[in-house]
Amino acid sequence: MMHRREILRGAGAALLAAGPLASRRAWAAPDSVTLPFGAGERRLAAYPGKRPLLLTTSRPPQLETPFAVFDEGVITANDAFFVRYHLADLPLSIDPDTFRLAVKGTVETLLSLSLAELKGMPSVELVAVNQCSGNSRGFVEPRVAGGQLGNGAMGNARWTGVPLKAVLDKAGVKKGAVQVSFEGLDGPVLPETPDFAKALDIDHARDGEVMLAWAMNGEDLPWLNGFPLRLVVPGHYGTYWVKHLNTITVLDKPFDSFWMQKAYRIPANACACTEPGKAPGSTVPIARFNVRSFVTSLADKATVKAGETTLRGIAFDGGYGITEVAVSTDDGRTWASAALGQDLGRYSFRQWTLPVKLAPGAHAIKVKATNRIGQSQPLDPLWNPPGYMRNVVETVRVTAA
Ligand SMILES: Nc1nc2c(c(=O)[nH]1)N[C@H]1C(S)=C(S)[C@@H](COP(=O)(O)O)O[C@H]1N2
Ligand SMILES: [Mo]
Repeated sequence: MMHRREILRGAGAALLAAGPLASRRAWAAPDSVTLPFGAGERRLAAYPGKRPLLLTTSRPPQLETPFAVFDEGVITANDAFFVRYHLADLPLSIDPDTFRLAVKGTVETLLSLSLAELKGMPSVELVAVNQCSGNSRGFVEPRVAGGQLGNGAMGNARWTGVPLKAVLDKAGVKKGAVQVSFEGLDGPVLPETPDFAKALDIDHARDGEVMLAWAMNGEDLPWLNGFPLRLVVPGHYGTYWVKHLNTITVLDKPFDSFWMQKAYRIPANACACTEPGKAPGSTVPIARFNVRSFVTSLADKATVKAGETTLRGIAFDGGYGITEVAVSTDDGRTWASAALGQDLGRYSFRQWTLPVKLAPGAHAIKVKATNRIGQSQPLDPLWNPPGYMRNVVETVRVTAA
């Protein structure tokens, strides 16, 4: 354990100092990446526990996964998993032996649970995608404010933990509970900034799937992904996946927080969209992922060998499960059904493959997924002011020679 704490303290120190520079290897391949939109130049920075990732901001750390990583497999490696924080006062050392999770509010018994106590409860495992609401925001036209992300603010991991329901049952939720709020150990730098905290409706919190996770792909959570404990809200945007989670409060009225009432809200309509440039009349908190799919085996603007090749990619949705992936190699004129890979569960990335023949010349390859309840992706992008939930049918343009 001592060893562990030392490593973590080291990680903290590196975060405080020049972090990324400290572990940058001079011989490592490229130093930067240019995302395909204006002002898309991103430095590659290696933070503690992470391989070089695209640096969106350094205070707070926001790191995006280089897209090629998604072709390495349907599980995103811990050291490549994206990082998003809102507030720059990060915990720099956490002692896993003295860490406690408080459960309070409208409950019969106040709890203060150690990691050992949590790990002693019957544990569950689930493969699930975590995706930031603003993933792909950099592509939004007309452009919108916020982190200018490419497609790398998402990742798929196997999470291990306990169902939130089990912990709530242990505390005994009292009648009249309507929501549960979640807070982590990070905080704002300025007292005026609202602390990051999120809430779920009581029924959602007790659905048996929302979990408190301490492991990711069989290892302790990486520091920057919420060590030692985080909320996992399958099928729902990352904003709810509170990291360094140490306080759970059962509430008898809706949670009043900037991060629920003002931020992370979408237009209250079926498309979560407005006419470009227009503000929505009314909004609701963002919730489930819409359907997305990507080509991972070919990069946009790549030159490929003409002839037979197998296209490969990933698809996912908010938890109904992907049932079909259609691929076009002629800019959407004709479509073919791709084969779906191993099913790791309805919250996971699903791999797809399709053998195709690319004649010499230019090809616009499009991919479009459909889920079990018939939801799919629009051919033209939808727009909303915060640039959330982008899920347009993606196009990869390649030249076969
Ligand atoms: N404590 C804490 N948890 C947080 C956040 C945060 O700023 N602080 N950001 C949320 C948002 S918006 C996202 S997208 C996910 C990102 O998870 P990751 O950094 O593990 O990829 O964390 C969520 N949990
Ligand atoms: Mo996010």
